[in-house]
Amino acid sequence: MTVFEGNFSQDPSTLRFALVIARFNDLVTDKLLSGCQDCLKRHGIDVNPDGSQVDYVWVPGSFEVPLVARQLALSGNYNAIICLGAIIRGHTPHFDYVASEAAKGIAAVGWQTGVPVIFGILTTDTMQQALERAGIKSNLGWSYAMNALEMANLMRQIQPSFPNQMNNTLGMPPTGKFITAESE
Ligand code: INI
Repeated sequence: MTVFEGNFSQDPSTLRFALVIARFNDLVTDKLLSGCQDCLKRHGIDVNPDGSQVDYVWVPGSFEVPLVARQLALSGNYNAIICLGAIIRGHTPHFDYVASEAAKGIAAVGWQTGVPVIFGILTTDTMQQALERAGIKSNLGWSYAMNALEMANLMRQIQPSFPNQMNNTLGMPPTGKFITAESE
């Protein structure tokens, strides 16, 4: 049997990432973004938006993140997609609805498309807790970028050994594009 584990030794120039960032609570998400860019840059990725390795898409809030992540994943242009957001509990049930849909949606994009999608959405009770995780104590944006680098490498390792043999179960050919009525 074989042990697979993602590593960080790939040629960084071969990698492409997309970042989907929620503007809601941008005091926090801006800091997550900086941490994420710092990590990617220090692993040899050109994070310049005018370059060819990282694309950035801003959305109004975390609820909108999965829709955009799905569209980007289906393009087949990216090794991984990093989703950044900050959902902070208020005094209404809104938090639970937004957090639940963001988490479910982001997970679904990954397994529906085969592209690693990193769940970089903070869910905290207070702004203070969110800021602590976005730079005051540590910056989880940095870890989310590490997760993306690791998953990009892992998928490259396992795909040749485990080609998709069950395309029709998920309704997807190996290209990652959905089968439509017209294409069948
Ligand atoms: N979006 C967030 O990203 N974080 C939050 O804390 C939040 N709260 O608490 O309301 C939030 N709401 C907006 C939501 O994501 C959508 O943008 C909005 O409902 C429009 O669809």
